[in-house]
Amino acid sequence: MRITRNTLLRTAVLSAVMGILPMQKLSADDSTPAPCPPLPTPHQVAWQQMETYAFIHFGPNTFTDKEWGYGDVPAEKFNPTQLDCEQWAKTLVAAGMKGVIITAKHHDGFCLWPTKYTDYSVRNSPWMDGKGDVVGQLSEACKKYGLKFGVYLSPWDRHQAFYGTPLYPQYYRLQMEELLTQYGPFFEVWLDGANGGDGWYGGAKEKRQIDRAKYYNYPQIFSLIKEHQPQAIIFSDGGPGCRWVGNESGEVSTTNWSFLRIAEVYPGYPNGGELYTGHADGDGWVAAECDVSIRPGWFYHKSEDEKVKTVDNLTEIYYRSVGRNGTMLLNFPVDDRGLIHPTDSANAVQFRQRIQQELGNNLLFNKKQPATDGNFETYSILKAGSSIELRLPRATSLNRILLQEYIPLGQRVKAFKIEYFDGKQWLALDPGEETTTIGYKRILRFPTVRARRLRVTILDSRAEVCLSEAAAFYAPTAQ
Ligand code: FUL
Repeated sequence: MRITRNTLLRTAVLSAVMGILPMQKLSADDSTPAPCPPLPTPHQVAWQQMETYAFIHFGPNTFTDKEWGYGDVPAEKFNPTQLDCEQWAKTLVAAGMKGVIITAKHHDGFCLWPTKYTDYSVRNSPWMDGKGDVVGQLSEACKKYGLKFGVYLSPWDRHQAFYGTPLYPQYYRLQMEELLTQYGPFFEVWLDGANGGDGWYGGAKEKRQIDRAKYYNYPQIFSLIKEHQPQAIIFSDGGPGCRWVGNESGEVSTTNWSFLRIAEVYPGYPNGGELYTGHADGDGWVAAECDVSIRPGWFYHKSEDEKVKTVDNLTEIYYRSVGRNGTMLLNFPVDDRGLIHPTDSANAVQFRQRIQQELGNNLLFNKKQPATDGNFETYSILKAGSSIELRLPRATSLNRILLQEYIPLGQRVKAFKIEYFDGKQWLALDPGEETTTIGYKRILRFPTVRARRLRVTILDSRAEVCLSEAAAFYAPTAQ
């Protein structure tokens, strides 16, 4: 069964003009299936449509060759000689990134903006004689080059003497408010869940344990973010805006529900396995974000100059994140000059070209069918057990299929299969991985076949399925 809201609307308008239908038929809603909760907010849909965006890890660790600074390094250590946020922005745009999130403060507590709440910041560094503001400069560069902007503000702070006391959560909230009101707009706010316990803590040099679920008073932080930046997606292990996937290798499970049982999860939530798949019976929409660094470390280390992920590595990550209903958050460790290293930049830009080569030419594109018209807003409706046939203009080689559900009405598909007609019979396409969930986007790779007809069958679903897009591609570089 194929219905497009646009076609119905057009028909209704035409018929109404011709006096055939009563005016109330003008509403396109007659054909809209009932929503199947949980549902994403429009901001969550817009965020998922970004698909790939970048992380920048930069700070004292960049100058001390560390991953987790202890919080004891003097501010004077922070001294990039050629820092250029426009170079970052231009590189990221060329790599197809739609936004960038910066570590405004990492676990070492050093602030990349001149905060008024601590002297442990760029204000007391030799960089630009203490007059610089990395967060501000990047925010400006994002506006200039059309990138969205986000911040990482580490809840754990190994520098402050009062970390672990009731004062610290107030300090954290004030810093968050400073960022939310001085910079932006933000598309995402990143709340890291890490806490190793030990730190410098104003010279105390000890281990401090806090209750991860309660100490920071997250509900208050969330409302602060909502108040000042309502469009910002809040990342943490358990959302509420989007979730961690339980690993830092940039991949989510093939079965990936964009739901979590919201009352159970919180930043620092320890069950990574559940975050990898989502909760099939969850009551909150918390889609998966797959974070990964282009190098082994999050921060720059000269010793990793030869260990930058290759175009093949990055392409694989793309298929395992964006291709499995997740987003891809790719980290660039800015170097000690304050620039994205040329190898990282070259590999990232070539990665984008590879994706374009593999998925740039939709062989199924056809305006006559809502599922192939390239318009996310129109969809074909399929009941469980039913199929949709997709025809190519001529027999063509193909090895990639992309499917999308119209997620504003919910994520519904539980199992599906794809077949192709070889001229005599329908044969199964084997992508070598389970074909369970689809969600916002699922991309399947399989050995090249030649076909003129394809068939997608919904084997099981939570409700009738709104198939927004079905596309097929031939990736020339694949076997
Ligand atoms: C982790 C942190 O501990 C790492 O240093 C890094 O920032 C990564 C993105 O998140 O939890």
